[in-house]
Amino acid sequence: MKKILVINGPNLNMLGLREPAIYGSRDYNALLVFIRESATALGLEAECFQSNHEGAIIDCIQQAYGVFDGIVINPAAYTHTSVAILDALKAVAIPTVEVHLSDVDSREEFRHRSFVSLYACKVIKGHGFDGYREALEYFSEKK
Ligand code: CA2
Repeated sequence: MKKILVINGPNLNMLGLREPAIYGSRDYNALLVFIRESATALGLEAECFQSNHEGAIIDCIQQAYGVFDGIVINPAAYTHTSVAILDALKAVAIPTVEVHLSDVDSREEFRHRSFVSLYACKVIKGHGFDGYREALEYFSEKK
């Protein structure tokens, strides 16, 4: 069974508490349940990790080396700033799908740039929770 690591970046643990028009009204725990159920339905094993700290996310990516077959990552605000997360993904060379709940391209200019996109094999934006399922589907269909 393929093992997929799902990483969520800063403030995603606050989902549902504010800005429901942008991120929806379901909370982070509902996202975890959604990811686990989607993975099970697709015959994948998913492990979830969330951190508000860039270094912790980098440690998590490094520890995935040789353990996971794929990474699904919503780097949240680090998407737009973190060369270090991009470098960590390149270093472990694990196929990665980048997910954003909102359509970052139709928001502020500073959200249009993504460093992680320079490595990701697929980027899913603006599909809410469904984006995570679509990312998992990518790995279930991938050879
Ligand atoms: O659309 C996405 O998934 C984002 O990655 C979410 C990030 C944002 O910085 C990115 O530009 C796009 C924000 C994560 C969570 O932010 C919250 C803000 C208020 C209440 C709850 C969560």
